[in-house]
Formats: sequence, structure tokens, C-alpha cells
Amino acid sequence: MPHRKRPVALAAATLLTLGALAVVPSIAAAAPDPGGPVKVNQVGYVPGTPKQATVVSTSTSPLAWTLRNAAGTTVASGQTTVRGTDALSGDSVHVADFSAYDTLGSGYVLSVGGNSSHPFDISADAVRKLRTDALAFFYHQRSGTPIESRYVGTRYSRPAGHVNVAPNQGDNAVPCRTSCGYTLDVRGGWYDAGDHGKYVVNGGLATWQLQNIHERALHVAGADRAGLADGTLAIPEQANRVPDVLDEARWELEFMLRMQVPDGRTNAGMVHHKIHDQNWTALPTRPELDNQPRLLAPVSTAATLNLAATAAQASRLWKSYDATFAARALAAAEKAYAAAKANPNRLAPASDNTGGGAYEDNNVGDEFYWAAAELYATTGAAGYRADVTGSSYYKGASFTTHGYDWNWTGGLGDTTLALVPTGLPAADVTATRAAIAAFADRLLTQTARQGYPAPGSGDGTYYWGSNGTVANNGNVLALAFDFTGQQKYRSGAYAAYDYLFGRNPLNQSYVAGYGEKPVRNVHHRFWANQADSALPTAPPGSLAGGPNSQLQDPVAVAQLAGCKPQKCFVDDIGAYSVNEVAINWNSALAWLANWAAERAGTGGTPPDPTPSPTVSPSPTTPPTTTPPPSGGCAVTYTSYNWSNGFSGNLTVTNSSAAAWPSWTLTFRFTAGQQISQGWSGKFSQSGTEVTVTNESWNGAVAPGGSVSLGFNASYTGTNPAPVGFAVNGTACTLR
Ligand code: 9MR
Repeated sequence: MPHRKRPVALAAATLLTLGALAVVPSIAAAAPDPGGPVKVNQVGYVPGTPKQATVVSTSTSPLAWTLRNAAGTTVASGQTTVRGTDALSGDSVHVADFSAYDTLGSGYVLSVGGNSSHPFDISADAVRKLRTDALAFFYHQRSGTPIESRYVGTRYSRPAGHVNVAPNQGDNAVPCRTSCGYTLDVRGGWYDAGDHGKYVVNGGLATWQLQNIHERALHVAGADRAGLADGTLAIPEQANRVPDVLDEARWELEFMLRMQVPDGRTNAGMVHHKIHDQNWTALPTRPELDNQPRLLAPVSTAATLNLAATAAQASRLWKSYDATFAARALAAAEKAYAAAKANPNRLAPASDNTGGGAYEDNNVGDEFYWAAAELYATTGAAGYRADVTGSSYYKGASFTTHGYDWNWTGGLGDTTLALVPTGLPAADVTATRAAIAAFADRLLTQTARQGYPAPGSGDGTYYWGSNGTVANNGNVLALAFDFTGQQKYRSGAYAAYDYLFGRNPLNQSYVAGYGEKPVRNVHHRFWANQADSALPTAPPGSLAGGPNSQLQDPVAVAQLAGCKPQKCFVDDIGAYSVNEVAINWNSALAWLANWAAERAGTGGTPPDPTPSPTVSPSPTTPPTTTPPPSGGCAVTYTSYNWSNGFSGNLTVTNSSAAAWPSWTLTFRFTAGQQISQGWSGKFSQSGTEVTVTNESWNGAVAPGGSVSLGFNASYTGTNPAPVGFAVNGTACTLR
């Protein structure tokens, strides 16, 4: 059985060497403010998903709750369910369930006993925006290139970092820490986090997740490929006819390829574990002002297998866009895999944490499996197949302990083998998907017991980067929904959002720029506004590492002693063990955001109708909902396809109690369809979004009345029905 790996506690020496704390505003030893007692997703509940809030109260009997809209009108009310003491927060909690209320809007407030929540939306708009923002994080983190204001605005623009312009001392010709007889040009890539280190193992996971966002859309029926097309991100490659998420991932992969030891040198084909500063730099330090020498750490088996896996994955994805790059990536991947097999025990030590993180890993069996899976999916070669099927990780075994992270990568190989058609027996693919679903069931069992549901480590400890764990486990729930179509998994994935967006004991949105109480003082050497007001705060869509019950930095030690796991967090720049950002956490968030944006669907369907048998549904009193405001509508859609064109026919019914004097219908295509002509309405299309306004003769629609309209359009590949139908801004039911 594969053995479980956990990040180990940071050595005391690192607590001291991360340094620069002297320049950080001094810290009073006060516990963070948990905010009001009514804790909600302060950004937005996605329509058609369960909507719950956690209420802190020692009352042993249910409390009345009311939901008011932005105008202050009560739209729903009900009673809480008493849940008692919650282990992860120490709070006595109730749950208010207002799932039955599903009308799109903003500015809703939930009140219990005179206490009101932060305002929130019922809308999928925020998760749609987050898809872009969470991916933009990677452009911000690029090394070796100027970050241009036309993509990020002036506040976040900066000169290229680490291109050997003084005072920088790298990264064009970086020597090995222990002499190796060569230097490497390792420009580019992404800075890992708040530091300026570049670490192949963490880069590997983040690159894989971005590439998997693209690859999933190739294989999951009805996936939103248009939302990932070229031109969807503000990056320099936005008009090169390649999906932007692949371009962004390539920025890191090109760096990882540069970390491979050249032919003719000792350890040729192996990959250096990392490159970073000789000593930790102060906070703040702009990338272009870092004056530390840069050094290559020794090669490691884990880094070598990370390159093998991600370059093999890239090779199959780039084949139709850039065959030369695809061939180069595959050659490097095969060379790396062979080198790792010849050197299976080059293990990165935990002690190597001066000037950069250690990213230690003493078990690389999972990395071997992952790399073999990617190479097999790309080449179909018998040798890789034998390594996959002969591995103790085969068929989802690593999910029997926990999900995945930078040091536990078997699940990445499983995900590829569960998504990408290969020559493996169908029964084995089924078993792999079942292992993923079984882990998702365990996550649902875990969260059903929690006052603030968060699919976490499951062992009662919150580790460094716990928000990354929540997001990654959200990805597993999302995949389980992709594979099975079972609503319980969809609901579970959206619930992970609720936690990250503020339904947690600290009322904290862990995503910068989202919600009333977002993180802003993340541990970052450029987004260091708390230390220097001339510098920016974290850009929207950056995910903080999150609660860490192991208290591994001086600020956390000073402020959070005795904290319950979900409360071990403070939004302070010095608290690097809870409030750093990192590429592997944002890649997990971006993956989940992409899925959530896509799966938000029409945005107005009834809530999850099928509670899971494995989750004990909380015995809530059904809420008493007042009738929704007038404006309901229903749409039927049919299409007639020919080779690359089709006609779409729509009937739109006014199912509200009030007449429409005029109407504007909006919907969205998900597969690049383009309308050429429409009738019985004025059609316009901008990207994927279609807007239709009434003609002069069919604007007025009485309650119960309908209008019929249609269009001709082109498509390539598949032609899924449009989504997100709404009339006059109110979501429609699709019949
Ligand atoms: O995410 C890493 C976490 O799992 C480890 O426990 C921790 C201590 O080794 O390091 C984290 O990674 C940091 C890295 O070492 C240096 N760059 C910042 C990373 C995020 O905090």
C-alpha cells in the first residue's frame, strides 16, 4: 500500500531565516476578529445548489432566520437546526438552510436574532469572473519578463525580474550550489509564492492542473471549451490561436525544461530540484531589486519525474498547435523518465530550506506512477503501460488515504487515466473512476459532520496550505460529478466555495478581491502593501494558504496560540505559514473555478433534489418561502443540425404573474457556435454571449403567454445546447 505523505513541520531554523519580519508592522498578540455570528458565502451562492449559513449560538433550540433582498423585503424565513459544538472551530453552531429560495439577485442578507450576515448574491457571476482572475495570478507571478500594465493595470505592472540586470544576479547563467561544472539559463517560469524561488515539484503540480483544465474540456461531454479559448485571458499570447491556459502553462514548462541537466554532463536527463536565493530576502523586495546570488539545488528524482509527467502531458496537448514543441517536450519527458529510473533515490532533504523552501519528499513511488501514466497516455508504449499497471498506485490506490498535492501525485495520474482514452481495460478505468468517487464520498461524510463544511485533510489537523487542500478536494468532488452525474458531488464541490468565500469561523473570504472581508495582507514580497503603502495588495483571485494548526511562523505563534484548527489564521503579511499565496493553491482554485463557472448551467434550476445516501442530510425545518418576485420564465430549445450549421428554435414563456411590456433574452454558447441570422427578435452576439430583444410586434407578453423565435448558426465539432437563459435579467427554467 502506498504510504501516506504529509508536509512535515518546518524546522525551527526556517522560522528564523524567513526573516525580514523586523520591517513588518509590529504585531499585537490579539486573536483575529471572528466577525458577526451569521457566517455566509459573502460572495455568491450559485443558483440551483444548496444554500446554507452557519450561525454561532449556544441556544439549544432552533432560532428563526429571515432572508431579505436588497430592498429589505423578506423573501424567505425559517428555523435553524441546532448542531452543537463544532470540533474544528470550537464554536456552538446552528445551520440555516435557505436552499429553497433560488431567485437571482444581489444584496441578500440573512438575519438571525438581530444579527445580520454580510450581504451576498444568488448568482454565478462571481465564479465566472473567478475563472479569469484565478488564472491571471500566473501572469502576475511570471519571472523573466516585464509584467505589463496593459494586462494588469499600472498598480501591478513591474519590470522583468531575474534577468541579470543589476542588482539581480540571475537567472541567465546560474551555477550549482555544489560545483557541477556548468551554469544553466533558467530564466522564466513563475515565482512560487511570496518568495522568488522557483521549485520544479510545485511548478509540476500547477502546470499539470492548468493543462488539465484544458484536457478535461476535451473529454467531458458539454464542457465549456469556448470559455478557455484563445483571447480569454489578458496575457501577451492572447491572440496566437492557442488556448490561453495552455500558453500560461507553457511559460512554466519552458522553465522546467531548462532545469534539466544537459547531455554530456553528470546526471544528464535529471532535473535540478529548485533554484532560489542564497539567503532569504527582506519583505518587501521587488523581484527586479533582489540582489541575492541565485543557485541551483542538486537534482532530485521527484523534480525529474515532475518534468517527465508534465512534459508528456504537454506533448499530447500541443501536438495540433505546435508539433515541434510537442516533440521537444516528449523527448525531454522520455529522457527524464529514463534518468529517474536510473537514479530512483535522489531525495530532496527537509533541511535544505535556507533562502528557499525545501519541498522535501522521501517517497517518489507516487511520482513514478504519475509520470508513467502521462507517458503512457501520450505514447501508448508497452513499457510505460507495464509500469502503470504494475504500480501499487494503479487504479486509484492513493485516494484510499487522501487526495493530491505537490508531494502526493498519484491522483494526478489517475485523473489522466480516468479522462483520456487509452488502451487500458475498460474495467480498470471504471475502477479508477470508482476510487475517485469513493474518496469524494468520504469527503461528503466528513463535511456532513462539520459546522463549517470544508473538504479538508480529514484528520482534524489543518496543514500549511489547507485552503489548497480544500480546493483540491473540491476538484475531486467535481470530477466525481463529471464521472457519475450525481448531484451530491456537484453540491459538495460548490460547498467548498462557500467555505473559501466566507462561510467559516472567521467570516473570512480567503480569495483576494472577493467578498466583504477578503484577504489583503498576503505574505508576498511585491504585493506587500501592509509593509509599504506604495506597493499593491494581492490582486483579485489570489488564494491565501489558509488556517494552519501547526503555527509555523512567528506571527502565527504570537497571535494564534491555542487556536482551533479552522481559526488558526490571521491576515498579516508576516504570517507566512497561513497567509502566503502559492502557484499550487491558485492552480487548484483555478481548476475549481473553471469547473464551477461551467457547471453553473442555466443558473436558475431547483436545488439539489437527491440528497446523498452517504451524507446524513441535516434535519432542517423546511423554510417558509414567500412567492418569488414576478419575472419567472421558461424556455424550450430545439435544434436541427447539418454538417457545420444548425437552426435553433426557442419558445419563451412568461411564467410570472406580471405582464412583460418588452423583453430581452440572454443566453450563452459553450462550444464556439456563431449566429449568422435570427428571426422574431433582434439578435446580437459578443463572444459566447447572445442577446435578443423583442421586435416591435412581439414585445408585450401576458402572464402565461409565449413568443417563438429562432436563428441559424455555425458550429464545429459538437453542438451542445446554449446555457444561462434569462429574460430581463431573471434566469429561466429550461424545459
Ligand atoms: O506548500 C508548502 C507546504 O506544504 C510546506 O509544509 C511548507 C514548509 O516546507 O512549504 C510550503 O511551500 C512554501 C515553499 O517552501 C517556499 N515558497 C512558499 C511556499 C508556500 O508557503
